Amino acid sequence: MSAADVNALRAERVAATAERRWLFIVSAILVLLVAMMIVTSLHWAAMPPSRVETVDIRALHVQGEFVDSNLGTAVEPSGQVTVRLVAQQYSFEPPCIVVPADTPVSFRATSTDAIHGFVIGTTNANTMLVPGFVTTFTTRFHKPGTVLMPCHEYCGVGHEAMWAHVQVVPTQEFFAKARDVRRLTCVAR
Ligand SMILES: [Cu+2]
Repeated sequence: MSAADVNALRAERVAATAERRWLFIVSAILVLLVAMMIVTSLHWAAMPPSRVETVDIRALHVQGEFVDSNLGTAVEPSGQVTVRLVAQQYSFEPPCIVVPADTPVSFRATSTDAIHGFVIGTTNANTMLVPGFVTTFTTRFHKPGTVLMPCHEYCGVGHEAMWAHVQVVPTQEFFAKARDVRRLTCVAR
């Protein structure tokens, strides 16, 4: 065997070793990723949903909590401020929501047709609205003023025109207004 042959043989062996090492690394990455998928799937499947409240969307406008006359902002007998709203293609009802500043405000909302959602300005209010389910969350608004509340789940051709306004009013002004009416909105009538 010539020296050149020996070199070629050695190079081949080095290449084969490197390739085998690479094969091992790639296999390890694949095994790790599949294991992560299995573990997270089993973990999530084993977790109970945090809270599920359903509502019959066929009767939404006729009876129950989400009839038109019950939508808007309410001061409950306990003093808790609750906003009830419904999303539909392509609007929110009510389209103008009044909330007090610096007060915990609970939202109860649902959708009548497709999956919708909303964010309120730059606050942490950000949720999905799924037909048949009641979405609830509680938040606080610090700065008085009017903020936009766009739908942020693509819900059809009119999606980009789907938004409401949220009017954050000073606490005392809000409770003075709420004294006279059962449900408060800032929709011009
Ligand atoms: Cu929408």
